Amino acid sequence: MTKQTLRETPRELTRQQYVGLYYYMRLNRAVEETMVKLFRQNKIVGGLYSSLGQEAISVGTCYALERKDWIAPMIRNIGALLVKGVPPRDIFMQHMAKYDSPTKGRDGTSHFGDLDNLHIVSPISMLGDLIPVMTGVAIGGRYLGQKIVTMTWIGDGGSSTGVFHEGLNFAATQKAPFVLILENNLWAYSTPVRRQVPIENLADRAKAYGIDSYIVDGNNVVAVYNTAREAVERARAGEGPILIEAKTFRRLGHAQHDPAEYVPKEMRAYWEARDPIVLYEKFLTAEKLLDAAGKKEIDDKLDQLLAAEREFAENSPMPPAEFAEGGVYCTGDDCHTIRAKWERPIAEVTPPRSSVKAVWTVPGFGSGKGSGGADAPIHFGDTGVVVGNPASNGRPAKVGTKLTAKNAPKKSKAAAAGASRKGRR
Ligand SMILES: Cc1ncc(C[n+]2csc(CCOP(=O)(O)OP(=O)(O)O)c2C)c(N)n1
Ligand SMILES: [Mg+2]
Repeated sequence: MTKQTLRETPRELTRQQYVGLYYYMRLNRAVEETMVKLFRQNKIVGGLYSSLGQEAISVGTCYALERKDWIAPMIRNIGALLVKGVPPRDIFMQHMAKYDSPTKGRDGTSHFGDLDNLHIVSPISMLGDLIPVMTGVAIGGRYLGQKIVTMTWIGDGGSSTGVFHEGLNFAATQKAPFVLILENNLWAYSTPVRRQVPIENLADRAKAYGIDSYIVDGNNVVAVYNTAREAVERARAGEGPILIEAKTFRRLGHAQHDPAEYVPKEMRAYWEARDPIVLYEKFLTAEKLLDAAGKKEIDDKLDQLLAAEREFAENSPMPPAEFAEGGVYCTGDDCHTIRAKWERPIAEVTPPRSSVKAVWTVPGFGSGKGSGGADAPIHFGDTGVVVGNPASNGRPAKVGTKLTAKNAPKKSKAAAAGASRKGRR
C-alpha cells in the first residue's frame, strides 16, 4: 500500500540531529562544489555527477540507519557516503584517481566501497543490479543474526530495468530487511519521466510485489528522514522490504558534459525555488534551532575541513605507472588471502550445523516444507517430489514419482561412501 503520510506522528528529533541533518546537506553540497572546481581545472579523471537539489534524499535516508547497517550508494549519493563516515578526501582522491584513494587510482567517481568498517557496497554501473545484491546482504545479515537493514538508491530511469522488478520481487518473497529509495528526479538523461512510465507515482509499483511504499517530498529533509526512519524500523522488525519514492528534480545535466538545455525553463525555476538547503535553513531559523552564530560556526567548519581535505587530495601522488598492470585481477595468495570472514564460528555456518535455524527469524518466513517433508528455508508450495533416476540416462523421473523398492537406484560406491561420511557427522 502506498502511504502519503506516516503511520504515527513523526518523532521529535534532538537539536543535535536537526543540526546534523543541516551540516551533512551543507557538506554534501560543499564537497560537490569543490569537485566542480577541480573538474574545471582538469583534475578530475572521468565524468562528474551532481546531486545538487537532491541532498535531502541521500542525507535524510542514510541518517535513519544505524552504524551496523549496509548501504550501496549510486552516483548521486555522495551525501550518503558522508553520513556513513567517508572523509571528503577519499571522495576527492577517488575522483582524481590518486594513489591514496580507496581504489588506489584503479577506479573513478564514487566507485568504491568499504566492506570491513563502514559497510558500504561499491556502486554497480548497471542500473538496478544493486537491488538483488543488497537483498542478498540483508538475507545474509538475518542469517547471521545481525539485525541489519540494507539500503540502496535508484532513479526513475533505473526503475524500469528488468533487474529492478526481479530484485524487488526477490526481496519481497524473502521478506528481506531492505529499504529501496527511488529518487524520482523527473529525468533520465534527456528522457522525461512522463515519456518513460505511464503512471504518476512510481511508488505504485510496490503493489506488484505485495510490499509497502511511501511517497515523500524529496526536498524536505525532515520528511525524508522521518519516512526513512519508519521504513527502516519496519524492515528491521521483519515486515519485509519497503519502497520509498522521493519526488525531486535533477537541477543540473546528467553529468558535467550535459548542459540539459532540453529541460523547460519554468520547470527549472519551479524547483530552484524549492532548494532543500534553503528551505531547511528557513525551518531551522523559524524553530529557533539555528541562529546566525550557529550558521557561521558551520560555515567556518566546512571551509576549514574542505580546504584541508582538498589539499591532502591534491598532494597525493598519481599511482606509479608500473602499478597499472597489478591488482586488476586477483592472482590468489600473492594478491590477498581469499578467505571468508565469519562473524559466527565457522563450524556453525557450514554444514551440517549450517542447517540450524537463523538467529533472527521473521514470522511467516521459512515455514514451508521441503520435498523431504522437513522444514525448508523457502516455501516450495505444492510442487510434488522430484526424484532423479540415474538409470534414466539423466532424464528426471516424473514429478511426483515416489521411490519404491522397484525404482530405487542401487547404491553406488560413491553414494555409499557419502552415506557413511554423513553417518560420521
Ligand atoms: C542497465 C543500464 N542501462 C543504461 C545505463 C546507462 N545510464 C546510466 S545513468 C542513466 C540514466 C539514469 O536515469 P535515472 O535512473 O533516472 O537516474 P538519474 O541520472 O536521474 O539520477 C542511464 C540510461 C546503465 N548504466 N545501466
Ligand atoms: Mg532520474
